[in-house]
Amino acid sequence: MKIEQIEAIPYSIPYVKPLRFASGEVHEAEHVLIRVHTDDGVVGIADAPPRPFTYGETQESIIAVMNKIFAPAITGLDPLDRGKIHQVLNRTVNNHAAKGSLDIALWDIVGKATNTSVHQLLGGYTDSMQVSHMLGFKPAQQLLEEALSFRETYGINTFKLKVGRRPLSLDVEACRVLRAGLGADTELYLDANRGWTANEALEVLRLTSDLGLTLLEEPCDAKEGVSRRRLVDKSPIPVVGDESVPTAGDASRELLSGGCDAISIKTARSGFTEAQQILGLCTGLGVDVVMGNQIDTQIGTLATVTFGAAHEATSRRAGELSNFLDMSDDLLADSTVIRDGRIAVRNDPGVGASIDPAKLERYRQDI
Ligand code: MUC
Ligand code: MG
Repeated sequence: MKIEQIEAIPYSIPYVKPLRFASGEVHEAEHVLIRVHTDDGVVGIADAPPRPFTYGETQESIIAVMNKIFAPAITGLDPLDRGKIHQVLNRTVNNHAAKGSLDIALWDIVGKATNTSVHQLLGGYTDSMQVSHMLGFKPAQQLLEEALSFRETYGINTFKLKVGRRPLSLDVEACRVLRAGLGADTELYLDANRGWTANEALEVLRLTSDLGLTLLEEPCDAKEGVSRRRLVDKSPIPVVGDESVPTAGDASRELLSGGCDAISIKTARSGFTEAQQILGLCTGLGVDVVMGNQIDTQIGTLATVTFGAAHEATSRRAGELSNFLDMSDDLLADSTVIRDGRIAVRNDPGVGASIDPAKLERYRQDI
């Protein structure tokens, strides 16, 4: 089998409501659909979500690196020779979403070619993932209304609250209102997207110490190594590395230098191959992992569920799997269902994403 063609198709789907957080905001899912075609007709599918404010990739840069660098370098190779392909891709630094999506599309091909679900190929641990919902910036009362309605409608009982880069009092108030309104049995944790200093993070932790928050994600920039180490030392709850740890090398550096003591694994930026390397590192070090969300569509969410439910460690906590609810539509032919707070894995060969041609026609931006 040989890789014959790689399509990088830009598309845009409006959000129902914008998602705002410390490092940016999104109003449209301006993503890139990746299709890797092989000479025997198998097609690998993945979604690449550009996050300019997080990794510097844009929709245009993903298409350019795919068409100008990656496609010419790997066309003609056997898609099963993924070690060889990664060696070629890794000659180019960064471009995490572009590389991650290619890796997922290659795994999709492996699954389809062997008539096996990728979930099983990766480990097949369990058949569903518990869902955590991400709450963007909003007045505290509206946050509570959203959380209550998601709990009622989808059975979701874990929420990640976006905080940072605004008056600390607003963040503390949001935590208090959510805890009071949701009760003690709902898991709540925070993500500041580098929006605080280490001292501000410690101040918020002090002011919310009675609220049972479980995790603090990317409180400040990992480059502020000394102060972040101090924060990790003093924090009563695990400090999760997110945008600081897209690769196994980054995760090693942050964990071994004390910059964080838990890791968010995102398949959108690490693919399945590097995500497994990061997971192995975390398992060896006894460090907790969370399956994170790069503001993924249903195609991206399916990839996260495929990976997360394949391993014991990644399915232990709720994964961030519900950002697609903020979007008005999706390219996926059969919609993702959240029932009793969980999303089930798909047992189709490959990752299980099939694209609705009419929707692709409607949302693609290149014709
Ligand atoms: C998150 O966990 O930070 C926001 C930016 C991004 O890349 O992912 C989201 C969610
Ligand atoms: Mg984060």
